[in-house]
Amino acid sequence: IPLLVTDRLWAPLQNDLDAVYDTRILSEVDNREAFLKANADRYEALVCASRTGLSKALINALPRLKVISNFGVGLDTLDVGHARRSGIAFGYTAGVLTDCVADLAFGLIIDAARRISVNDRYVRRGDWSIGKPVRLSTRVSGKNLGIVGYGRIGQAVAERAAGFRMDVRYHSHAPSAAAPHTHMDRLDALAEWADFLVVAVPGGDDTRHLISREVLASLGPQGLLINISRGSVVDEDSLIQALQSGDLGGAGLDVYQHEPQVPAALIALDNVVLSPHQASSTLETRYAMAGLVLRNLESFFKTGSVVCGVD
Ligand code: 8YV
Repeated sequence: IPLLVTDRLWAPLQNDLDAVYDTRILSEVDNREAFLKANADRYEALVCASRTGLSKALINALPRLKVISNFGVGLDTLDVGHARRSGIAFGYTAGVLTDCVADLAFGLIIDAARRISVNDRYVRRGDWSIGKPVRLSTRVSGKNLGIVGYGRIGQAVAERAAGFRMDVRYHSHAPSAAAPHTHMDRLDALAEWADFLVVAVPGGDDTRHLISREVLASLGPQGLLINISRGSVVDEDSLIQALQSGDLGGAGLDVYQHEPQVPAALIALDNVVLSPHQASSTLETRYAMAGLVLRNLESFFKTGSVVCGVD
C-alpha cells in the first residue's frame, strides 16, 4: 500500500512503516511539485507529525486521501476540521503520552522551585568548592497549584499534586461537574491564587497569548509559570520582561514561540528552566506513540476507522 510521509519520522517508526508500506517521504523528494503532480493520486494514506504539521494545501493536493495518522497529540499545526470535512479519517496519539507530559510538568515545577538546574550549574562551575553562597529555594509540598486546561494532561498533573499535598484549582472552558478540584471562572483569579501555574491547554488560535502580561502579573513575584503545551499560549515577550524585572518569580518551559529558537533573553536568565520540547520524549512513550500511528493505519485499512480519533 502506498503511504506518503510528510517528514522523516523517529527511526523505529519510520522503519516499521517502511517494512509494511510503500513509503515516500515528501520532504525528501527532489521536486515536490513535480512529484505530487505525477503521484498524488496514488496515496490514500498519509502520516504526519504534530511537530511539523500538515497544510490544508497538501490535503487538497491528494485527491484520493482517505486516512491521516498523526504522530503526536497536538492539533494546532494540522487542519483536522478540513480533513474531516473532506471525508478523511484522522488518527492521532492521544492518551499514551499523557503520563510523561504530566511527569515533566512536575519535573519543571520542582526544578524551577528547588533550583535543581541552577544549582547543578553552581556545582559544575566550582562555586560550591570556593564557598560561594547558595540562594535558598522555594518549598514545593503543600502549595497552591493552578492548572490552565483540564483535559487528559491537566487532570494527570492534578493527580500527581495529591502526593505533594497541594491544593489544586483549574480554569477550563468546559468545567467538569464531576471534577474533584475547584474550577475558577477567571484565569487571572486562578493565577493570583496559585503559587505554580501549569499551562495544559491545546495551542492554536483559541488560546494564543492566553497567558498574557496581566495573567503573569497576577501570578506575581513568588509565582512560577510552567508550560508543557505550546509556546503560542504564552505571550513570550511579556514573560521575558516579567522574569527580567522580577514581577514573575520564575518559569519552567518545555515549549517556545519559535522552536527550536529560544530567545537569548531567556537563556541569559537563571530563574527559568529551559527544556527542548521533550515532555513526551521518553523511549517508552515514543514506542507507544509509534505503535498507535501504525495501529491507526492498520485499523483503518481493516475496518474503515482508526482506533484513536478526535472525539
Ligand atoms: C511531540 C507533541 O514531541 O504530541 C505533541 O503534540 O508536542 C510531542 O508529543 C511531537 O510534537 C510529535 O510530533
